[in-house]
Amino acid sequence: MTDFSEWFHNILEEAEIIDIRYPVKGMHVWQPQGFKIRKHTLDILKNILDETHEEVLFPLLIPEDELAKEAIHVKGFEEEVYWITHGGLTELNKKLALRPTSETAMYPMFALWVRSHNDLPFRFYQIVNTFRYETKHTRPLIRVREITTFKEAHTVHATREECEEQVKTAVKIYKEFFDMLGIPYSVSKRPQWDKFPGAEYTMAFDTILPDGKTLQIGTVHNLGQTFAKTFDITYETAEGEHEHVYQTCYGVSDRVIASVIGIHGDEKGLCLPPAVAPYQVVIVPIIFKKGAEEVLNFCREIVYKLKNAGLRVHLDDRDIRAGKKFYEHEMRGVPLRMEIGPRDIENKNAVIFRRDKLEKETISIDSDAFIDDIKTLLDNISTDMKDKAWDSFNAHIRSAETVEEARTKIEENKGIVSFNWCGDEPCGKELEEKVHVDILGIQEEDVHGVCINCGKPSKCKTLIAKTY
Ligand code: PR8
Repeated sequence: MTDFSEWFHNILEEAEIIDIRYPVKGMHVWQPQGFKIRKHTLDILKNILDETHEEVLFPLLIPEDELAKEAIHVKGFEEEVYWITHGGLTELNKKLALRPTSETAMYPMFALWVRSHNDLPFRFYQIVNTFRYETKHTRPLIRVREITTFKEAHTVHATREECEEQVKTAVKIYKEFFDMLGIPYSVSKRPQWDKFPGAEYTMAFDTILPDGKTLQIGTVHNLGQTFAKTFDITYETAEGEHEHVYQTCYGVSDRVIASVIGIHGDEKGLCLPPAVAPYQVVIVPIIFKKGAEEVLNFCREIVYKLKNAGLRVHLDDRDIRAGKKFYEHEMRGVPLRMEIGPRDIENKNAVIFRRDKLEKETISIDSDAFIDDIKTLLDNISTDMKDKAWDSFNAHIRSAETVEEARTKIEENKGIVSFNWCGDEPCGKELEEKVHVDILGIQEEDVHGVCINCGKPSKCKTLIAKTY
C-alpha cells in the first residue's frame, strides 16, 4: 500500500462502508456494508460487557451548568463542544451541550442513585453518538465530529483498591475485544499532560496503521474521586458514615473499525476477520447453460446447511460473470469463497478460496463433515490474520539508546520507539519537540537506567510515535 490515506478513502467508497459526501464536515453516513461490520463489532463488545455491566441510555443534551461543574473536565473540552442555544426562535435561558462524552450527563444521576455501600459497585455502559468539534484534520472513522459508535462504560466503587482493580479489568476487556478482531496494540500510561480531563491517570491502547503512525483505539481512565466530589456522589458505609465514591470510565469508538479495515486490508481491498464479516462465506455457483438449475439447487442446500450451523452465508446467484463476483467479494473482504460447478458436484468437492492468503484449495463435501471443516478454516483465518498483524506490529517496535537513534528510527519507518525516560514533564516535552513525535506513555514503571534525553536516572520505559 503506497499511500494509506488514499487507499483508505478509496476502499471506504468502493466497498460501500461509509459515504463521506454528507454535507457536514466530520459527519458521515454508514452504508449497509459498513453498518453490518459495525453491528458485528458492537455485538462482540456487548457480549463481553453484558457479563459484568448493565446497559443504560442517557440523553444527548447536557445543561451548561452541569457540564461546567467539573472545572478541569470542561477546560479539556471547551474548544470541542457543540452548543444548542435556541429552541425554534426562542433563545434558551440555559444553553445545552451536545455530549462530547457523558460524565457530566451521568454523574448527577449517579449522585441520586448511589445510596449505600450495598449498591456498589455500579458498572454501566452505553453505546451512543457523541459530538466533538475536532479542530485537527478530520478523517472518516479516525477523527470524526460525530462519533457515531461511542461505547462508553462508567463504574462506581466504594474503595480506591476496587477502582484500581476495575482499571485492570477494563484493560483486560479491551484486550479480549481487540484480540477477537485481530488488532494488535500496546498499552501504556499516558503522560500527565495527555490524560483525560479530570482523570487521575489514563491507560491507552495504541495500534499502528500501515503508514506507520499510531492510532489511539481505546482508553481506560481512573477518575479517582474528582467527579465524585464535584457531583457529590456519596454512599453510606456499614458504619453509617458518608464517603465519596471512586470512579472509572473507559471508551472505544469508530476507530476500532478503521483499524480492522486498515490493518488487515491489502492491495485487493478489505480483508475482514470472520468475527465481523457481513458474510463469512460466499458461494459462487459455476454455471454453464446445461445443468444450471441442478448446480443452483445443490448450492442452496450447502447454504442451508452452513446457515443452520450458525454461519453468515450468501449465495451469489446473480447473472454476471463469476470473475466479476470473485473480484467484488475479494474487494469486500469476504473471508471464504466456495466455488461449486457441475464437476465439483460430480466429484463431491468444492473449491475454497481464502481471502487472507489469496490461496485456493479443494475440500470434500461428500458428507456433512465439511461444515466443521469450514468452521475450522474460519478459525484458522482468524488466527492467521491476528498473527500476521501482530508480526507486523512487533516489527515496528524498536528500542533506542540515544535521542539521535530514536529520531533516526522514527524517520526511517515510523512505528513505535521505546527507551528509558526520567518521567519529568519539561524533559518529555523537549523530547517530543526534538524527535517531532508524541510520547504515547509509560509502558513499564520502575525501570532503572538513564534518561536518554537529560541523563538523569530514569524511572520508566516510555514509548514514542508519530500519532494520528
Ligand atoms: C472518554 N469518557 O471520553 P476519550 N473520532 C473518533 N474516535 C475518537 C475521537 C474522534 N473525534 N475522539 C476520541 N475517540 C472517556 C471514556 C467515557 C469513555 C476515541 O475518553 O476521550 C479514542 O479512541 O479518551 C479514545 O480513546 C476513545 O474514543 C475514548 O475517548
